[in-house]
Amino acid sequence: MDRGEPAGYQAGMGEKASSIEELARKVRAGERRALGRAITLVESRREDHRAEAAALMEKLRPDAGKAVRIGMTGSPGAGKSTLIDTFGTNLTAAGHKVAVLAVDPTSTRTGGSILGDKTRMAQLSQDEKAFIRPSPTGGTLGGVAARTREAMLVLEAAGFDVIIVETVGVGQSETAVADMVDVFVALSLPGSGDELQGLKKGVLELADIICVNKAEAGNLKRAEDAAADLRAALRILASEREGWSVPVLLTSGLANEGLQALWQAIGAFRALAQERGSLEARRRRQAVIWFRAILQERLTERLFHGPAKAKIARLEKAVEAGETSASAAAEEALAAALGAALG
Ligand SMILES: Nc1nc2c(ncn2[C@@H]2O[C@H](COP(=O)(O)OP(=O)(O)OP(=O)(O)O)[C@@H](O)[C@H]2O)c(=O)[nH]1
Ligand SMILES: [Mg+2]
Repeated sequence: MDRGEPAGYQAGMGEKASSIEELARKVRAGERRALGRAITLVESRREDHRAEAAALMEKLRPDAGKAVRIGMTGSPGAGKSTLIDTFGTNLTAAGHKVAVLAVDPTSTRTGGSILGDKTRMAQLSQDEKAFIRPSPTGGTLGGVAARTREAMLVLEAAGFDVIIVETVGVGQSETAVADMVDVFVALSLPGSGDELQGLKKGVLELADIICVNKAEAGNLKRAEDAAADLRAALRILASEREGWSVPVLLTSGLANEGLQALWQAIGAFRALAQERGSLEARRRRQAVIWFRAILQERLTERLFHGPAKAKIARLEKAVEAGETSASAAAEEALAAALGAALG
Protein backbone atom coordinates (compact mmCIF):
# COMPACT_ATOMS: atom_id res chain seq x y z
CA MET A 1 0.00 0.00 0.00
CA ASP A 2 1.22 3.43 -0.88
CA ARG A 3 1.79 5.28 2.35
CA GLY A 4 1.53 8.61 0.61
CA GLU A 5 4.68 10.08 2.05
CA PRO A 6 4.74 13.77 1.35
CA ALA A 7 7.95 14.65 -0.41
CA GLY A 8 10.26 16.89 1.53
CA TYR A 9 9.46 15.58 4.95
CA GLN A 10 12.71 13.99 6.03
CA ALA A 11 12.50 10.61 7.61
CA GLY A 12 13.41 10.63 11.25
CA MET A 13 12.80 14.33 11.59
CA GLY A 14 10.60 13.75 14.59
CA GLU A 15 9.34 16.88 16.31
CA LYS A 16 9.83 16.68 20.05
CA ALA A 17 7.40 18.36 22.42
CA SER A 18 9.55 21.48 22.70
CA SER A 19 10.01 21.72 18.98
CA ILE A 20 6.26 21.30 18.45
CA GLU A 21 5.85 24.30 20.71
CA GLU A 22 8.44 26.13 18.66
CA LEU A 23 6.76 25.12 15.40
CA ALA A 24 3.39 26.34 16.69
CA ARG A 25 4.94 29.66 17.66
CA LYS A 26 6.47 30.13 14.22
CA VAL A 27 3.21 29.19 12.53
CA ARG A 28 1.36 31.78 14.61
CA ALA A 29 4.01 34.31 13.62
CA GLY A 30 3.22 33.48 10.00
CA GLU A 31 6.68 32.17 9.10
CA ARG A 32 6.28 30.56 5.73
CA ARG A 33 8.79 27.77 6.08
CA ALA A 34 7.33 26.73 9.40
CA LEU A 35 3.90 26.86 7.83
CA GLY A 36 5.01 24.50 5.08
CA ARG A 37 6.53 22.14 7.64
CA ALA A 38 3.44 22.22 9.83
CA ILE A 39 1.13 21.41 6.94
CA THR A 40 3.42 18.62 5.77
CA LEU A 41 3.30 17.21 9.28
CA VAL A 42 -0.50 17.23 9.53
CA GLU A 43 -0.74 15.75 6.05
CA SER A 44 1.69 12.96 6.80
CA ARG A 45 0.28 9.48 7.00
CA ARG A 46 3.25 8.14 8.91
CA GLU A 47 2.33 6.56 12.18
CA ASP A 48 5.18 8.29 14.02
CA HIS A 49 4.03 11.72 12.87
CA ARG A 50 0.51 11.26 14.13
CA ALA A 51 1.01 12.13 17.78
CA GLU A 52 3.12 15.14 16.84
CA ALA A 53 0.51 16.35 14.37
CA ALA A 54 -2.21 15.95 16.99
CA ALA A 55 -0.13 17.87 19.55
CA LEU A 56 0.45 20.65 17.04
CA MET A 57 -3.26 20.85 16.22
CA GLU A 58 -4.08 21.15 19.91
CA LYS A 59 -1.64 24.03 20.27
CA LEU A 60 -2.98 25.86 17.23
CA ARG A 61 -6.65 25.26 17.86
CA PRO A 62 -7.29 28.40 19.92
CA ASP A 63 -6.01 30.52 17.03
CA ALA A 64 -7.95 28.73 14.29
CA GLY A 65 -11.50 29.40 13.20
CA LYS A 66 -11.25 33.05 12.23
CA ALA A 67 -11.25 32.76 8.45
CA VAL A 68 -13.97 32.95 5.87
CA ARG A 69 -13.97 29.39 4.57
CA ILE A 70 -15.08 29.10 0.97
CA GLY A 71 -15.55 25.90 -1.04
CA MET A 72 -15.50 26.01 -4.80
CA THR A 73 -16.57 23.30 -7.20
CA GLY A 74 -17.40 22.93 -10.87
CA SER A 75 -16.84 20.40 -13.60
CA PRO A 76 -13.35 20.05 -15.12
CA GLY A 77 -12.44 23.17 -17.04
CA ALA A 78 -15.24 25.30 -15.56
CA GLY A 79 -12.61 27.90 -14.75
CA LYS A 80 -12.21 27.33 -11.00
CA SER A 81 -8.46 27.91 -10.81
CA THR A 82 -8.60 30.96 -13.06
CA LEU A 83 -11.41 32.45 -11.01
CA ILE A 84 -9.62 31.74 -7.73
CA ASP A 85 -6.45 33.33 -9.13
CA THR A 86 -8.25 36.58 -9.98
CA PHE A 87 -10.61 36.55 -7.00
CA GLY A 88 -7.76 35.82 -4.60
CA THR A 89 -5.61 38.55 -6.11
CA ASN A 90 -8.45 41.06 -5.70
CA LEU A 91 -8.66 40.04 -2.06
CA THR A 92 -4.95 40.29 -1.29
CA ALA A 93 -4.97 43.73 -2.94
CA ALA A 94 -7.71 44.66 -0.48
CA GLY A 95 -5.53 43.57 2.44
CA HIS A 96 -6.62 39.97 2.96
CA LYS A 97 -4.38 36.97 3.38
CA VAL A 98 -5.64 34.22 1.11
CA ALA A 99 -4.91 30.50 1.20
CA VAL A 100 -5.94 28.08 -1.51
CA LEU A 101 -6.26 24.37 -0.85
CA ALA A 102 -7.49 21.56 -3.03
CA VAL A 103 -9.25 18.26 -2.54
CA ASP A 104 -8.55 16.14 -5.56
CA PRO A 105 -9.45 12.49 -5.08
CA THR A 106 -7.82 11.60 -8.40
CA SER A 107 -4.42 13.10 -7.68
CA THR A 108 -3.35 9.83 -6.06
CA ARG A 109 -3.35 8.30 -9.48
CA THR A 110 -2.30 11.11 -11.75
CA GLY A 111 -0.20 13.27 -9.46
CA GLY A 112 -0.92 15.82 -12.14
CA SER A 113 -2.94 18.43 -10.37
CA ILE A 114 0.00 19.49 -8.24
CA LEU A 115 1.78 21.26 -11.05
CA GLY A 116 -1.52 22.31 -12.55
CA ASP A 117 -2.80 24.13 -9.49
CA LYS A 118 0.19 26.43 -9.25
CA THR A 119 0.68 27.13 -12.90
CA ARG A 120 -2.99 27.93 -13.33
CA MET A 121 -2.84 30.44 -10.50
CA ALA A 122 0.03 32.39 -11.93
CA GLN A 123 -0.66 35.67 -10.12
CA LEU A 124 -1.58 34.24 -6.76
CA SER A 125 1.35 31.84 -6.66
CA GLN A 126 3.68 34.89 -6.82
CA ASP A 127 1.71 36.78 -4.20
CA GLU A 128 3.33 37.14 -0.78
CA LYS A 129 -0.04 37.40 0.88
CA ALA A 130 -1.22 34.14 -0.60
CA PHE A 131 -0.45 30.49 0.03
CA ILE A 132 -1.35 27.70 -2.38
CA ARG A 133 -1.29 24.07 -1.35
CA PRO A 134 -2.14 21.21 -3.68
CA SER A 135 -4.28 18.30 -2.61
CA PRO A 136 -2.73 15.73 -0.30
CA THR A 137 -2.52 12.31 -1.88
CA GLY A 138 -3.18 8.78 -0.78
CA GLY A 139 -5.83 7.15 1.32
CA THR A 140 -9.58 7.45 1.18
CA LEU A 141 -11.41 10.58 0.09
CA GLY A 142 -12.44 11.05 3.72
CA GLY A 143 -8.81 10.85 4.78
CA VAL A 144 -7.58 13.22 2.06
CA ALA A 145 -10.29 15.73 2.94
CA ALA A 146 -9.66 15.40 6.68
CA ARG A 147 -6.01 16.28 6.12
CA THR A 148 -7.00 19.24 3.95
CA ARG A 149 -9.23 20.46 6.74
CA GLU A 150 -6.37 20.28 9.23
CA ALA A 151 -4.17 22.22 6.83
CA MET A 152 -6.94 24.81 6.74
CA LEU A 153 -6.86 25.14 10.52
CA VAL A 154 -3.08 25.56 10.47
CA LEU A 155 -3.42 28.33 7.90
CA GLU A 156 -6.04 30.06 10.00
CA ALA A 157 -3.76 29.99 12.99
CA ALA A 158 -1.12 31.61 10.76
CA GLY A 159 -3.47 34.50 10.11
CA PHE A 160 -4.95 33.65 6.72
CA ASP A 161 -8.40 35.17 6.83
CA VAL A 162 -9.78 33.79 3.58
CA ILE A 163 -9.44 30.10 2.77
CA ILE A 164 -10.59 28.77 -0.57
CA VAL A 165 -10.86 25.02 -1.14
CA GLU A 166 -11.12 23.96 -4.77
CA THR A 167 -12.49 20.61 -5.79
CA VAL A 168 -13.35 19.11 -9.11
CA GLY A 169 -16.77 17.50 -9.26
CA VAL A 170 -15.63 13.91 -8.93
CA GLY A 171 -17.43 11.36 -6.79
CA GLN A 172 -18.25 12.64 -3.36
CA SER A 173 -15.55 15.26 -3.22
CA GLU A 174 -18.07 18.13 -3.34
CA THR A 175 -19.81 16.82 -0.26
CA ALA A 176 -16.49 16.47 1.52
CA VAL A 177 -15.57 20.07 0.73
CA ALA A 178 -19.03 21.42 1.55
CA ASP A 179 -18.54 19.75 4.91
CA MET A 180 -15.47 21.81 5.73
CA VAL A 181 -16.46 25.32 4.63
CA ASP A 182 -18.85 28.10 5.64
CA VAL A 183 -20.09 28.77 2.15
CA PHE A 184 -20.10 26.56 -0.90
CA VAL A 185 -19.86 28.08 -4.38
CA ALA A 186 -20.59 26.11 -7.56
CA LEU A 187 -19.30 27.24 -10.94
CA SER A 188 -21.37 26.31 -13.91
CA LEU A 189 -20.78 26.71 -17.62
CA PRO A 190 -23.47 27.96 -19.95
CA GLY A 191 -24.92 25.32 -22.23
CA SER A 192 -22.84 22.36 -21.12
CA GLY A 193 -24.80 19.31 -22.01
CA ASP A 194 -27.38 17.07 -20.38
CA GLU A 195 -26.90 18.04 -16.81
CA LEU A 196 -28.37 21.37 -15.90
CA GLN A 197 -25.78 23.84 -17.19
CA GLY A 198 -23.00 21.53 -16.09
CA LEU A 199 -24.19 21.09 -12.54
CA LYS A 200 -25.21 17.79 -11.04
CA LYS A 201 -28.43 17.89 -9.10
CA GLY A 202 -26.59 17.00 -5.91
CA VAL A 203 -24.32 20.01 -6.35
CA LEU A 204 -27.29 22.26 -6.98
CA GLU A 205 -28.60 21.20 -3.60
CA LEU A 206 -25.27 21.78 -1.85
CA ALA A 207 -24.51 25.19 -3.37
CA ASP A 208 -25.05 28.36 -1.35
CA ILE A 209 -24.06 30.51 -4.33
CA ILE A 210 -23.96 29.65 -8.02
CA CYS A 211 -21.78 31.38 -10.60
CA VAL A 212 -22.35 31.05 -14.31
CA ASN A 213 -18.72 31.44 -15.28
CA LYS A 214 -16.89 32.61 -18.41
CA ALA A 215 -19.63 35.20 -18.74
CA GLU A 216 -17.78 37.89 -20.64
CA ALA A 217 -18.69 39.86 -23.73
CA GLY A 218 -19.48 37.50 -26.57
CA ASN A 219 -20.77 34.87 -24.19
CA LEU A 220 -23.16 37.06 -22.23
CA LYS A 221 -26.41 36.05 -23.88
CA ARG A 222 -25.74 32.35 -23.32
CA ALA A 223 -24.68 33.03 -19.77
CA GLU A 224 -27.86 34.97 -19.04
CA ASP A 225 -29.97 32.16 -20.49
CA ALA A 226 -28.09 29.66 -18.35
CA ALA A 227 -28.63 31.79 -15.27
CA ALA A 228 -32.36 31.95 -15.99
CA ASP A 229 -32.49 28.13 -16.34
CA LEU A 230 -30.67 27.70 -13.06
CA ARG A 231 -32.92 30.16 -11.24
CA ALA A 232 -35.95 28.25 -12.49
CA ALA A 233 -34.45 24.95 -11.35
CA LEU A 234 -33.69 26.41 -7.93
CA ARG A 235 -37.31 27.55 -7.60
CA ILE A 236 -38.48 24.02 -8.36
CA LEU A 237 -36.03 22.59 -5.83
CA ALA A 238 -37.41 25.19 -3.44
CA SER A 239 -33.87 25.41 -2.20
CA GLU A 240 -34.44 28.44 -0.01
CA ARG A 241 -32.68 27.51 3.17
CA GLU A 242 -33.11 29.31 6.43
CA GLY A 243 -34.01 32.58 4.80
CA TRP A 244 -31.32 32.43 2.12
CA SER A 245 -32.28 32.14 -1.50
CA VAL A 246 -29.35 30.92 -3.55
CA PRO A 247 -28.16 33.70 -5.86
CA VAL A 248 -27.08 32.93 -9.43
CA LEU A 249 -24.32 35.33 -10.46
CA LEU A 250 -22.51 35.93 -13.72
CA THR A 251 -18.73 35.81 -13.38
CA SER A 252 -15.58 35.78 -15.44
CA GLY A 253 -12.29 34.92 -13.82
CA LEU A 254 -10.48 35.79 -17.01
CA ALA A 255 -12.02 39.27 -17.31
CA ASN A 256 -12.31 39.89 -13.55
CA GLU A 257 -16.04 40.45 -13.80
CA GLY A 258 -18.70 39.74 -11.22
CA LEU A 259 -16.13 38.93 -8.55
CA GLN A 260 -16.99 41.91 -6.38
CA ALA A 261 -20.60 40.70 -6.39
CA LEU A 262 -19.39 37.21 -5.49
CA TRP A 263 -17.46 38.54 -2.48
CA GLN A 264 -20.53 40.51 -1.41
CA ALA A 265 -22.76 37.45 -1.71
CA ILE A 266 -20.31 35.42 0.38
CA GLY A 267 -20.33 38.16 3.01
CA ALA A 268 -24.12 38.37 3.01
CA PHE A 269 -24.49 34.60 3.35
CA ARG A 270 -22.05 34.48 6.22
CA ALA A 271 -23.57 37.46 7.99
CA LEU A 272 -27.00 35.86 7.84
CA ALA A 273 -25.64 32.53 9.08
CA GLN A 274 -23.81 34.25 11.89
CA GLU A 275 -26.87 36.18 12.92
CA ARG A 276 -28.96 33.03 13.00
CA GLY A 277 -26.33 30.99 14.78
CA SER A 278 -26.21 28.54 11.88
CA LEU A 279 -22.54 29.27 11.16
CA GLU A 280 -21.51 28.03 14.59
CA ALA A 281 -23.90 25.09 14.30
CA ARG A 282 -22.52 24.19 10.87
CA ARG A 283 -18.95 24.26 12.13
CA ARG A 284 -19.79 22.14 15.17
CA ARG A 285 -21.54 19.59 12.99
CA GLN A 286 -18.55 19.56 10.66
CA ALA A 287 -16.12 18.93 13.51
CA VAL A 288 -18.01 15.74 14.35
CA ILE A 289 -17.99 14.66 10.72
CA TRP A 290 -14.20 15.02 10.62
CA PHE A 291 -13.73 13.28 13.91
CA ARG A 292 -15.51 10.29 12.39
CA ALA A 293 -13.62 10.49 9.11
CA ILE A 294 -10.26 10.56 10.86
CA LEU A 295 -11.25 7.78 13.20
CA GLN A 296 -12.37 5.62 10.30
CA GLU A 297 -9.24 6.15 8.27
CA ARG A 298 -6.93 5.54 11.21
CA LEU A 299 -8.82 2.43 12.26
CA THR A 300 -8.56 1.03 8.78
CA GLU A 301 -4.86 1.76 8.58
CA ARG A 302 -4.16 0.22 11.96
CA LEU A 303 -6.17 -2.80 11.01
CA PHE A 304 -4.17 -3.41 7.85
CA HIS A 305 -0.78 -2.50 9.27
CA GLY A 306 -1.20 -3.58 12.87
CA PRO A 307 -0.54 -6.89 14.66
CA ALA A 308 -3.26 -8.70 12.69
CA LYS A 309 -1.56 -7.86 9.41
CA ALA A 310 -0.27 -11.38 8.71
CA LYS A 311 -3.55 -12.94 9.69
CA ILE A 312 -5.42 -10.60 7.35
CA ALA A 313 -3.07 -11.52 4.51
CA ARG A 314 -3.75 -15.22 5.13
CA LEU A 315 -7.49 -14.64 5.23
CA GLU A 316 -7.29 -12.71 1.99
CA LYS A 317 -5.66 -15.71 0.32
CA ALA A 318 -8.32 -18.01 1.76
CA VAL A 319 -11.07 -15.79 0.36
CA GLU A 320 -9.35 -15.73 -3.00
CA ALA A 321 -9.08 -19.53 -3.00
CA GLY A 322 -12.76 -19.83 -2.16
CA GLU A 323 -12.03 -21.52 1.15
CA THR A 324 -14.04 -19.07 3.18
CA SER A 325 -16.65 -16.41 2.59
CA ALA A 326 -15.72 -12.73 2.57
CA SER A 327 -17.97 -11.97 5.51
CA ALA A 328 -16.72 -14.86 7.66
CA ALA A 329 -13.12 -13.85 6.91
CA ALA A 330 -13.87 -10.22 7.78
CA GLU A 331 -15.35 -11.24 11.13
CA GLU A 332 -12.33 -13.38 11.88
CA ALA A 333 -9.91 -10.61 10.92
CA LEU A 334 -11.77 -8.14 13.08
CA ALA A 335 -11.83 -10.48 16.05
CA ALA A 336 -8.09 -11.05 15.68
CA ALA A 337 -7.36 -7.34 15.36
CA LEU A 338 -9.55 -6.36 18.30
CA GLY A 339 -8.16 -9.20 20.38
CA ALA A 340 -4.65 -7.98 19.66
CA ALA A 341 -5.62 -4.39 20.44
CA LEU A 342 -7.28 -5.27 23.73
CA GLY A 343 -4.83 -7.94 24.78
N1 LIG B 1 -13.50 32.65 -21.69
C1 LIG B 1 -13.08 32.31 -20.49
N2 LIG B 1 -12.25 31.26 -20.36
C2 LIG B 1 -11.84 30.92 -19.13
C3 LIG B 1 -12.29 31.62 -17.97
N3 LIG B 1 -11.74 31.04 -16.89
C4 LIG B 1 -11.00 30.00 -17.34
N4 LIG B 1 -11.04 29.94 -18.69
C5 LIG B 1 -10.33 28.95 -19.53
O1 LIG B 1 -10.85 27.66 -19.26
C6 LIG B 1 -9.82 26.69 -19.19
C7 LIG B 1 -9.86 25.96 -17.83
O2 LIG B 1 -9.58 26.90 -16.81
P1 LIG B 1 -9.19 26.46 -15.33
O3 LIG B 1 -9.22 27.69 -14.52
O4 LIG B 1 -7.95 25.67 -15.34
O5 LIG B 1 -10.42 25.54 -14.96
P2 LIG B 1 -10.60 24.55 -13.71
O6 LIG B 1 -12.04 24.49 -13.46
O7 LIG B 1 -9.73 24.95 -12.59
O8 LIG B 1 -10.08 23.20 -14.34
P3 LIG B 1 -9.69 21.83 -13.57
O9 LIG B 1 -8.95 22.20 -12.32
O10 LIG B 1 -8.86 21.11 -14.56
O11 LIG B 1 -10.99 21.15 -13.28
C8 LIG B 1 -8.53 27.44 -19.44
O12 LIG B 1 -8.19 27.27 -20.79
C9 LIG B 1 -8.87 28.86 -19.12
O13 LIG B 1 -8.10 29.77 -19.84
C10 LIG B 1 -13.17 32.74 -18.15
O14 LIG B 1 -13.59 33.42 -17.23
N5 LIG B 1 -13.53 33.02 -19.44
MG1 LIG C 1 -8.29 23.81 -11.43
